Order: sequence, then structure tokens, then C-alpha cells
Amino acid sequence: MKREFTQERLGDVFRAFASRSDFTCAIPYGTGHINDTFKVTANQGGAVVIFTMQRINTTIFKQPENVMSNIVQITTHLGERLVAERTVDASRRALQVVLTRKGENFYREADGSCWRLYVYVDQAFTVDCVEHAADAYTAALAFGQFQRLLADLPGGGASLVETIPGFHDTRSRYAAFKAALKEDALGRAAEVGPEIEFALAHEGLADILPPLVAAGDIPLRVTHNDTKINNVLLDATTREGICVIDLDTCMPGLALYDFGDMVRAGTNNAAEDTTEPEKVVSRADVFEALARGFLAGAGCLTPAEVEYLPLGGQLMTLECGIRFLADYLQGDVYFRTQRPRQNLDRCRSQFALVASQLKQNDVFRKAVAEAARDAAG
Ligand code: ADP
Ligand code: GN1
Ligand code: MG
Repeated sequence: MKREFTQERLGDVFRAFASRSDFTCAIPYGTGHINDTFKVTANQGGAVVIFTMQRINTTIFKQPENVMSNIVQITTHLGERLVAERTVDASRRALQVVLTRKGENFYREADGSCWRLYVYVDQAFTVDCVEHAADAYTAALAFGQFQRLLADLPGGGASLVETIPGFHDTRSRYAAFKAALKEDALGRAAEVGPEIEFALAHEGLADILPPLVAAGDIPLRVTHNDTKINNVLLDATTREGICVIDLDTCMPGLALYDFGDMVRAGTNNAAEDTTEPEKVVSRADVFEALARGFLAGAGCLTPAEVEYLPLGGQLMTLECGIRFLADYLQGDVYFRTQRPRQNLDRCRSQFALVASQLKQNDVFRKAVAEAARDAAG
């Protein structure tokens, strides 16, 4: 049976962590699709202290110890690099994990629920749907810098575990989608004919990157892999990108995944789950801002990486659309939903966004080439 998140329970979980403050209350927080996030307010000697407490989705992350080991390595390294670069306010710019009283990086409740605690980054906000292209630039700059700072992670990231195997392996995402379609557990396939057709008609996009990766033209890097614009905290006063969050899928990957998922999440002029997919357009002004921000932040990318940045956007958007469609066919078991057919709406919105990107391919390629020239000069 599903247990409620009562204040009593959340307080007990909080007290398992080595904070010197007393629990006041916890409220559900954020719009993420995966974990259960709470903003915890506590009291330390009369002063208010705030934390982000998350129940890790262990249906998806089956080995939370691997997720947390990655996160501790990444945040520790980031913290050291930021201090070495004399970054102002370095402690706000890398997530800070609070250990449990037993010195562990997550807490396992008696029912098996796994929880972690972060210091809350104050005076910050997130953007779900980009309004100002300048916010897209700062988010992309932050994700680019994140990738650059992790480039010298000891062992080149070899000690990071793949927390979700094949996370951005689009071919295996297609295989999973086809299996869901074949099973058609809820008899929903009949109502999604056009979406199935779109997915199958664009399957060839999944075959472009693997040979380039095999040839070494596109290198494996330490990447974030879930670069939704709302996974960067922006400073409430300056709107500067301050802290990259949601590090569960941070592992070896391609720069194109990180750029591509930003294009997916950032250039959509409508909400991810809009019910009017016919109005969806991939915004060229936001695309250009993302390209400029990411190239400025990441530093050197290989010529092939730069050339294929627009493909990254198409691919990540297509892949996400297929994942939403597969989840709809399977009965909405992966992504959190707030209403019926939400995953289908999300899928339709993604596919419309792929079509819009393909239509503007020449414009987007030109924007990348110009941004790369400016970043180099
Ligand atoms: P999910 O995997 O469910 O997307 P996130 O780690 O992205 O979970 O957290 C959900 C939301 O909680 C974020 O969008 C952000 O608004 C907020 N959040 C998470 N961590 C912090 C933090 N350390 N400081 C402030 N806000 C945070
Ligand atoms: C999930 O955790 P969140 O909400 O930032 C998902 C991403 C999808 C995204 C679509 C671990 O991201 O891969 O692109 O939803 N995360 C995971 O909105 O599957
Ligand atoms: Mg998130």
C-alpha cells in the first residue's frame, strides 16, 4: 500500500540526517516527473534553515547507492573546481549533499524508500517554459560550464556508474517502444495511429550518431543527460545561472545529448504537455541563445560535435516523444502524470517540435555555425 507523506513521517526522515536544526515542516516542491521533492524548513537556534529533501524513485533508479555515489563524486569535484577557479559564491554553485547521522549519503526507511538531503539554494528560481531567450542563454552557459568543469573528473569519469543503462540509446528506446506497442497492454494503440506513424517514419534519425561515436569523431564525455531548462537554478536577482541540479543521470554521454535536451525543453513555445500541439513551434531565437550559451560554457567541442548539434535537438526530442508514447501505451507507469492522456499530449508536443526543428534545419545549422565562429574568435 502507498504510504502517505505525513509531516510526522517527513520529520522522522529529516531527523535521520546530520543536521543540527529542528524540523518545522515540509511541503511538496517542484514540477519534476521522477522524484518526490520536498522543501524542508527547519530551525537552528532561532534562525530558519531550508533543505531540499527527495525520495529517490527506486522503481527507475534501482540502485540508489550508485546514483548517490555518482552525485557525491560530481558535487565534490565541482566544488573543488569552482573554488580553484575562484568562483564567487562557490558554495551556491554546486549542490551540497547532507550525510545521514550514520555518515551515509542517503537514508533508507523501513519500507525501503530511499531519501537524500541537499542544502537548499536560496534566492533562486527555475523556468519550465522559456519566456526570455536570455534565460535560455544563461541556462545553456551553466550546463556548458558544468560539462567543462567535469572534463577532468579523476579517471575521466570511469568511476561513474551508468545509473540507467542505455538512457539516450535511441535505438534501444525504439526497441522498447515497439515492445510496448506489440503488447498494447491497455488497448490504447488504436487511438494513436498518427503518432505511431510519425515515430516509425523518423526512426532513421537514430542511426546517424552511432557510427560517428564508434569512429571517435564524437567523444564520450561526462554529461548531465537531463538538461531541462528547469534543472538549472537561476539567481532571483540577477537571473544568472547558478546551480545545475537533478544529477541522477549524470554519467558518460555525449555533448549532443545535453545540448539536444535543452533544445527539446527550451525551444518549445508551448508547455511540454500542451493540448494544442498544432501550435507548437521550435523557437529560433531560443535555439540561437542555447547554441551561443552552450558553446561559450563548454569550451572546445570537436568539429563533428558542433556540426551535429542541431541533430542532437531533433534526436533528443524524438526520443523523449517515443518514451512518452511508450509510457502512454503501458499505462503511465514511468513519468508522473496529473491527468489522463497527459503522456499522449506530451508525446504529440514533442513530435510537433521535431517537425518544427526539421523544417528549420538550415536556419538552425547556420545559427550553430555562427555561434561556433563567434565562440572561437
Ligand atoms: P526531479 O528529478 O523530479 O525533476 P529535481 O532534482 O529536478 O527533481 O528537483 C525538483 C525541483 O526542486 C527543481 O525543479 C527545483 O525547483 C527544486 N530543487 C531541487 N533541488 C534544489 C536545491 N538544492 N535548491 C533549491 N531548489 C531545488
Ligand atoms: C524526466 O526528472 P525530470 O522531470 O527532470 C526524465 C527525462 C525527460 C523529462 C521529460 C530520469 O526529467 O529523461 O527528458 O522527464 N528523467 C528521467 O520532461 O527519466
Ligand atoms: Mg528536474
